[in-house]
Amino acid sequence: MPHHKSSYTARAASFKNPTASRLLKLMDEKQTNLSIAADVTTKAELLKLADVLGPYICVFKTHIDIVTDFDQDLIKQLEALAQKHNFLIFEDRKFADIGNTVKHQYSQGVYHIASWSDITNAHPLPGEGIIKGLKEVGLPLSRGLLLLAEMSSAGSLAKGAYSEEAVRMARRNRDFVIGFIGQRRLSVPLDAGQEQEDDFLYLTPGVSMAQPGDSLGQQYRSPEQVILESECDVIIVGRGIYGAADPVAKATEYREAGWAAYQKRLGVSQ
Ligand code: 5BU
Repeated sequence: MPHHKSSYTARAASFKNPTASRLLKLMDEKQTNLSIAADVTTKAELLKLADVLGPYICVFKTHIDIVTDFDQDLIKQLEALAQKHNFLIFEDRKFADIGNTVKHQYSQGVYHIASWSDITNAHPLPGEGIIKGLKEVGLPLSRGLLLLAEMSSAGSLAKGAYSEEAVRMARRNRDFVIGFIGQRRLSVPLDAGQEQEDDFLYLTPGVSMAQPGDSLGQQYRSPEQVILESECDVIIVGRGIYGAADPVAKATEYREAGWAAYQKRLGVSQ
């Protein structure tokens, strides 16, 4: 059976990375494949979103470097909310340098990302050294990495052979690379000696039920297109939820739409 036709829980066992299995299981437990992109710029707003939306999401996605009043207490409180509501934290850092540099960026500096973020991501652009560098820090902490195989923005250069190479890099680093940021489940010819495709998670930004895009190149698709047609696993929604008058009501709508698409994909009748 193709991986995307199995339940999240059934797929958990085939990942040896503990963060990947934890995520897959908690999605079925909480009945949600929704991730919020919490792109707000104050500590108070970020923590409020984590607390009110926590029950409806599987992953809380941050851009920690846009928070003006960042401090260590923010991390402490965010971790407590992740425990309270059982969600994973994903710092959307998009590392893009050589292995030796990203290692420091991941573990040190102001943010110490590796110490609190269950998942982070990296561009495959520099080559496999970027994974090796991040892995030295992240693997001992049981963290998971997503490779940016594709982007949602217009004119993205991450396509074709580039995206395929991201999959091959991931296959070679399956202990740490748990999946991709991408717009669709990728189909790449198997490597020599490989009998079947490894399972990977696909987390997909660029999701809105209201807008076709923004004025800066963002392109949106619906939860159904992402989960059912493109066979991805998690919808990432930002302004469609936190920008609404009632973010909880919107999160409920996106959660339901994402979950219905998943049920349909599994062939479960409603
Ligand atoms: P939006 O408000 O739903 O458009 O926010 C989308 C979020 O996903 C935002 O945090 C982006 O940085 C992030 N993103 C994206 O939009 N497209 C991509 O290809 C990648 C990340 Br990778």
